[in-house]
Amino acid sequence: MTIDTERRIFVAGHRGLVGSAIVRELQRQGYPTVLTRTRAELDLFDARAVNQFFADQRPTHVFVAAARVGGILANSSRPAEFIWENLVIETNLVHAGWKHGPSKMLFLGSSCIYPKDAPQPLHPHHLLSGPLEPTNEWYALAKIAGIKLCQAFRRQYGCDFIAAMPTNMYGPNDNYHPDSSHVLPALLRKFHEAKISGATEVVCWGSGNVRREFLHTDDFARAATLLMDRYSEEQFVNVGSGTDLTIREIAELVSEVVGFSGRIVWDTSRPDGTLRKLMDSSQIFALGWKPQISLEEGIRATYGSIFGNGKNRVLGKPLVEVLPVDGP
Ligand code: GFB
Repeated sequence: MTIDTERRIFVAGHRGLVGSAIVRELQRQGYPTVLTRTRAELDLFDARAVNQFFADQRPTHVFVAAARVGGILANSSRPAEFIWENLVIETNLVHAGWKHGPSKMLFLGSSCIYPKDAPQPLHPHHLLSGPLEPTNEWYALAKIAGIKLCQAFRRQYGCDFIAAMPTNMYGPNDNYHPDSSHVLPALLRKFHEAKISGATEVVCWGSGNVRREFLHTDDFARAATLLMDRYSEEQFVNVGSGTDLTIREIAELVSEVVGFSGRIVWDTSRPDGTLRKLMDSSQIFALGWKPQISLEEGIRATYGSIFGNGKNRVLGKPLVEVLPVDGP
């Protein structure tokens, strides 16, 4: 496919798990102008600075991948950060995108926007049909507001703002901090450290019986760029792999990939979170996208790139120095 080389594409949150994958994909496709800004260069909490950036740079396409994110513990223990930071970032970007448009914008949400007891697989029409999962309601509410912001600006001002809801993702540039990471990086680190130290058991959180769907960020990035090119509707689009598995099965898979031979113990004093959140991704499948990286292959690649060959490091730093992802 020929690409539009005139595009000025801004990826907000380019250092994060998802934003970095989108940048890699845009570069792979050959886009010459991919704009990125570190937090020191552009503070997304500062509406004036965001407006100035849009006025100066005139991005034609914007991926909103900047967000305060984290796993079940961070989500439930830092509610103010998760609701406020996400609301401010998305408000500033959507407003600047409208004011200095026309630019097409893709807002990224999360499968946790759905009610905790919604029927499976989760379909966009289940949004706001029941109470949210308490462990992540603050984050979910901010993401629902982001969807509604895009829809409102589309309805009132005709902005070409769309939204995608990815399932649980993993890949390069993830956060490995024990308190704020998601389950996959947390387990990779726990099993790796247990193997290195010769520990006989690894303690995982919850019952292990709840189910999650996973997607490698390289697969998601292909979906995000496809939506940017070919989708322009008010309804958001689910992006998942189409299959889920229990946390117990995930732990067993990670244990095998890492080569840990001890026991897995379940700490049921820790929360399970949502019972299940398998998404109905038929719409993105119908657009011709499907995941290419199997879960086992993706976990092996991630483990190899971070901890393989005796590296024992995250992003070039020793594990002990790795801190939680600190905002966009
Ligand atoms: O990935 P995770 O933190 O978040 O946890 P959610 C998924 C499941 O793995 C939960 C279990 O049942 C955890 O109890 N688990 C087992 C662990 N061991 C561990 C561990 O060592 N660390 C972690 N983190 N989990 C988040 C939401 O939900 O996922 C967000 O809070 C967002 O809003 C995100 O949607 C994608 O899948 O439960």
